[in-house]
Amino acid sequence: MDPFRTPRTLSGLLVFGLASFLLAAERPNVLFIFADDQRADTIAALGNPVIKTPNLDRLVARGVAFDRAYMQGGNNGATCVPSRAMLLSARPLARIDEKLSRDETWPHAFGTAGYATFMAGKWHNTPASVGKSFQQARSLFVGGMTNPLKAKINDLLPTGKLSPARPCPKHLCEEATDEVLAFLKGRDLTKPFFAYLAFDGPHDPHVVPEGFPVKYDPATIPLPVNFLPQHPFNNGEMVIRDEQLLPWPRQPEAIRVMLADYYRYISFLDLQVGRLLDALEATPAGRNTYVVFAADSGVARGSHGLIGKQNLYEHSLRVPLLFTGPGVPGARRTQALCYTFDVMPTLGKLCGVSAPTTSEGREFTAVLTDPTQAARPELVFGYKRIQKAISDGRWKLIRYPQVDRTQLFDLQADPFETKDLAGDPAQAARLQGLLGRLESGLQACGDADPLTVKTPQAAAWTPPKKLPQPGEKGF
Ligand SMILES: [Ca+2]
Repeated sequence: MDPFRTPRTLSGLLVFGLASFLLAAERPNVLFIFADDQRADTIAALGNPVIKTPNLDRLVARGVAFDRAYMQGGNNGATCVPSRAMLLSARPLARIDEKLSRDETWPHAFGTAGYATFMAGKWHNTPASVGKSFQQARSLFVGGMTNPLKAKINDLLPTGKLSPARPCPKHLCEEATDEVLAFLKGRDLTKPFFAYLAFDGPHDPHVVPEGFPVKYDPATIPLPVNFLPQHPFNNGEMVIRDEQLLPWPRQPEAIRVMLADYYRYISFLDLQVGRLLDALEATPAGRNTYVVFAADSGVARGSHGLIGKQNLYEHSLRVPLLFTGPGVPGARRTQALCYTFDVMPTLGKLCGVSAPTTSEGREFTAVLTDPTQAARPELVFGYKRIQKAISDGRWKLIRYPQVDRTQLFDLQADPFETKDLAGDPAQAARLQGLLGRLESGLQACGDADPLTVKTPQAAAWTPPKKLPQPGEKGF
């Protein structure tokens, strides 16, 4: 049987008892694992020479790894929120409902189609909306940011409301993994499942349980190829909270220490992924489950003089996307361009689940059959009104309207975006063409922000003597 031809046309039979059982037993399951702020270049099997990720490497070996999967951007500094809304509702940035209370979500659609739906971990789109998406949810972290060893968590009650907060008994990511394992063990075997595990890491603070044996010596960690002590101009978001994690100028030693802690956290998450893979492999369901790993964004960690993800460089927008499951070829990489909000429509297609009426993402099952296939021809991105970008996979243009700056990169020759070609007369026609496509591409996604402003600010920037504090404008 062609694994991409799902029994959707037979869904009417689901109302009949025995048929329902037999059909449900054949329908594939989904385990979706979502990391928080994990750069795409943090997986050993995809070329990182330092980090240890044996379990993500298992996923790489058995599936298709996307080298060009992207989140579309953010409308505020906490990009976790819009990123999750884009993922779960499969809508572009300018058309999401951040609270997820209006748009119908894909987990809800899976539930309606007969799936047992479950989530654990980070939920960031208002507590009231969890129950609209999932039938069951445990050990939810609904706060903004926390020490993962001191988190307060909630459970979804049958009323659809959340229980009072309780202290998380262990590291938040380990606790959420335990909950998914318990769900898999106790689940209703007559139904396929859709399980969603959202880690709160490797978001800072980079905290793992004391005694976790994997450690990295900062001296052995290479600096990012595009490391800079300071971003060369004002990108409109120079002193936001994430950028204050380290002082200016960024010191190579401090970046190495930060990366060592960040990598250690990723190795700790990798261990949790391994626990899940082991449990799945021990059951017959393991052979019929799509296991997908992705992240809500990347992060700078010293690249381009930046620390956070409030920018449109590759290190912040590009995310890991590992797609495995029945019929998906192993050990393949693809250059197909896609957004994270294309992932759920793809899973829906594979599982015979109809799209919610508000879903706009495009399914890319053809890439899973043949990883040389293209997905989207180009992608557009935005961060607030201050940064907009377009990429066709090779050429990438970033526009900063507030300071009237444009960058042009040839990602093929310069994947780390270190040589800005915007001032090169030989690229003038290309630059104009990309600007036009950027404008039309954004408008097609519902983003009508202007690409020029009447009175641009000066682009020069020096660190201010007094930085905005928590609660103040600009933090
Ligand atoms: Ca995030």
